[in-house]
Amino acid sequence: MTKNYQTILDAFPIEGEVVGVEPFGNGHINDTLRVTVKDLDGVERIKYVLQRINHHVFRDVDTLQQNIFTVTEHIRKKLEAEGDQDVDRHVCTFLRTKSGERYTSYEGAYWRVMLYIPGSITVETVTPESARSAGRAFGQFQSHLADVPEGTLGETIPRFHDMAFRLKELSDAIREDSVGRAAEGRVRKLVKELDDRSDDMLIQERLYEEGKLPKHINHLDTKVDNILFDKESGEVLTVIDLDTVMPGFILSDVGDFIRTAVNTGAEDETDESRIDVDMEIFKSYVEGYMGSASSFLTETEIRLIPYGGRMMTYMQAVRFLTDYINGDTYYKTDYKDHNWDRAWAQFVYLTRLEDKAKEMSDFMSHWL
Ligand code: GN1
Ligand code: MG
Repeated sequence: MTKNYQTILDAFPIEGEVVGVEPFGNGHINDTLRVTVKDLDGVERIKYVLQRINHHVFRDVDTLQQNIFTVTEHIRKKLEAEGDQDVDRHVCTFLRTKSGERYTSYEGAYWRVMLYIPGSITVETVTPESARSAGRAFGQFQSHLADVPEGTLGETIPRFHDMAFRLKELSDAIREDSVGRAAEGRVRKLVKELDDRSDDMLIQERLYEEGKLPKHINHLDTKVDNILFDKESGEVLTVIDLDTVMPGFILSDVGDFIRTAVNTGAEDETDESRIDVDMEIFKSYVEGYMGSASSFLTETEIRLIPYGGRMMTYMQAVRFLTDYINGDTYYKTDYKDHNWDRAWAQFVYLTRLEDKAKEMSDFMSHWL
């Protein structure tokens, strides 16, 4: 453990002696570390999660942390009112610093600490049972936050899931072509495929303007590795990574699970034959979700659920491609073509979802 981590952790009321700080998880934006302490009873255990906030992405750290505390405290109260017996494992707990702040700064970077939830894991692949549990959890998450008064949460990333904005970012990147990647044949081919679909991908914004699609408070990053499962039972404990909780369309949250967990391939899959739609996972997830969300969904939203999967996959292809063309300035990458591989894998998955569109829509008729 470096001395720096100790200095950062010293700002927080850490119990026990810190004996290890190691990289944790595989987020693309923040740096996440797990903290092992020799506890008061002399036993070593992982007890905290330390995160360096990427303030190039989250420019207003005050608002970010304020939102996260508001959201977790709101959910905590709801769970307590429902008589939940295991609240500490069903919502994240963030620590204030010893001086009462929601984060600390150290040498120009911003750090926060939350409690590690014992017995929790993240997974890459789900079973029909865990997909059902995830669906239920997202429905509950949205309904728990439905009564947060308007204007309470700030926008941590302006226009985060605004498709028109994401498409503009892509066309700006192509025009600037700052690292000479826009002219690659494969890039041009993908840009054409994305262009051909852009009208269809702006449906939500149009419906919203016509007053036909509401906004709700959403998580806006519900990919499968942002869900904590119980190691033993496989049940969902809670959704993590609350940086982007803000008003948006329900299809963002529903769609991101379809984009990730329903995909039989990885987000950055290079073997196209592994990319497919797992209909059993899709169906279980939707059944779980509809069980806890059908009371607040409109018919339009229910109909659009399969579209939400395509829309989120498309948006992610646009975002990865934009970052590839910009020279990999936003997402963390492991190798030179990583963003390209991600963008292409998302596009391939989009075509698989298109092939299954009718089957997926037919399934929704159970609730219409
Ligand atoms: C980022 O931080 P992480 O890895 O959970 C991104 C999401 C993308 C996702 C793609 C703030 O999420 O929007 O969908 O990568 N978060 C931000 O895997 O841009
Ligand atoms: Mg994450």
